[in-house]
Amino acid sequence: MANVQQSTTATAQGPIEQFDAIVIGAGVSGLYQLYRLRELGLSVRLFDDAGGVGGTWYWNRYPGCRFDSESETYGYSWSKELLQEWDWKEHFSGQPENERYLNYVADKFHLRPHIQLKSRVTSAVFDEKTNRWEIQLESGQRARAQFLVMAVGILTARYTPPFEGIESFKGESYHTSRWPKEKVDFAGKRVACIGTGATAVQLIPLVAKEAGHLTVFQRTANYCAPLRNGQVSPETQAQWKASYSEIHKKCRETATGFTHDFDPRKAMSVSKEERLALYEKLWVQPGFSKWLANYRDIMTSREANEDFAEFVRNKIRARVKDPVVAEKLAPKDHPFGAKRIPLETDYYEAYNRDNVVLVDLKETPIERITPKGIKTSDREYEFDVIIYATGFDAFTGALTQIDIRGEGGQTLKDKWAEGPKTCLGLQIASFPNLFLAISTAFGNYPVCAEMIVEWITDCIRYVREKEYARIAPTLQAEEAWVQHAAELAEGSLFAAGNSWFVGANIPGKKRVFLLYANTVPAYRKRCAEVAAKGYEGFLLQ
Ligand code: NA7
Repeated sequence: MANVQQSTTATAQGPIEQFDAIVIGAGVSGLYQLYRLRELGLSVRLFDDAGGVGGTWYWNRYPGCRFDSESETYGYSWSKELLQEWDWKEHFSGQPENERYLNYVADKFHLRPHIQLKSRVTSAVFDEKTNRWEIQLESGQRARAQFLVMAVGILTARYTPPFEGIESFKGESYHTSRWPKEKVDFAGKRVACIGTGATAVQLIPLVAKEAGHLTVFQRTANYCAPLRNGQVSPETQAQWKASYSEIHKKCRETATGFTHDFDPRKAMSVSKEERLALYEKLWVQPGFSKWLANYRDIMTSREANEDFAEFVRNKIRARVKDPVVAEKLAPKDHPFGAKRIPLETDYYEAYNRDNVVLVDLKETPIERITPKGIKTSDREYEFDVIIYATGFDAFTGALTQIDIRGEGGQTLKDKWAEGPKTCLGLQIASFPNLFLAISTAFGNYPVCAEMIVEWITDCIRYVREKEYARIAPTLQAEEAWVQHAAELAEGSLFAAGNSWFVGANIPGKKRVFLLYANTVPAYRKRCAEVAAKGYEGFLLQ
């Protein structure tokens, strides 16, 4: 099989650059995908809309932004050299360091010559005669490749609610996922934060300390648990470096790709005292242990879930001085974990400050944004700054905002009108040679991302070695996967909240569980089996 050396073809519409593969997105998945495809010897161009590499860690620069995965499990596991060279400064590393890390990776592995930044892809069209994808950028620039890998991230397409009058506001407005590089000065200002998801929970305590006054507009209270971050000591750093192979082995074995693993017992099989003892033990631990090292039926048994949910509510009540505010902050309308658990530092204490007020939007919904601020059903609030911490059109949003057309000119938007349809979350019937390097596994993102990038790389290698021109799942295999994923979601409490997990945060979006409600090892096994059977369920031509 011959490599298409990177070349340019002159056409009536202007020059088109030719590659073996195009990758879209320079985040955790895209950078690794670029590295692996270059290693295969392919000519590759990676395009990204941003002004720098980093994906999520480029765009999300709001105060307090950091990951909730332990740093030693978030870094790439695939380069021993990188693991030994990089020192994580905090147990849960913050955005500036994460962006520096991904830039370091881009330099170390000589990826930059293959990356074109500030390049927004607007369309991707499959040419059935040549089995090539042709992409077009906003600038009009075009490029073609046999393989197209969408590494656009699961939480990328920002969502701002279509509040009436939003353009009329005379003060400063920011969406957390498009935060300016320059420091935003809150000193002495009247600030509003709309939203209380994982992002807002990181941001609120810091803005509260700086702003003259902060008003938080909450629609749904969340079960937030302490992050318990800290600096990494030289001893711990050395210990990680000496044991990365065990850390990564553990992450490959646990249900969610973290070092935390569920307690093998069912909650109600042990006494109340014993349950409380485990809850208290987990509560003082850092990270997601409270969720992912809890009793194994926490996300399947309503009774087990409610037992822990009440424990968390009591923790909230104990931290918030005003009992009325505390009750508003204690969730009662969804199970624990049915919305992504935000991990926090001093979040609840922020509401004990004199300059912070909570507005419950269930009682007084937002009616409109005004030139001076926000009008709810009972009054108008005046602000200098409005922060929209209102989340993302998860998974499908970043894909359907590109005009992607497969066989017969079918658009992805049409195909997914009733919810996303994929096989293994990795490929789509009638969209040959298009790969989704977006992890839909429920777990530690980079661990899952590495796995799917490696699956995609092996698949592309296979197609080329066997001299096929294209690969796509059959419609039957796709339908079987969609049904299987839906059945798994049905049995789980993950799908029981109105969150981005099910698209419920976007008005009009079809309610479908967007993640794969199985363990990470089970997902890995299934993907590996398909590959081992010569890509069973996939059409190779
Ligand atoms: P989330 O978790 O989707 O949170 C968005 C927040 O914005 C949430 O509190 C929403 O309330 C609120 N929201 C959304 N639309 C509205 C309207 N129309 N009015 C009032 N409030 C609204 O996004 P994040 O950025 O915090 O986190 C996303 C993920 O990033 C997170 O899961 C981590 O994995 C990292 P709602 O709960 O829908 O009532």
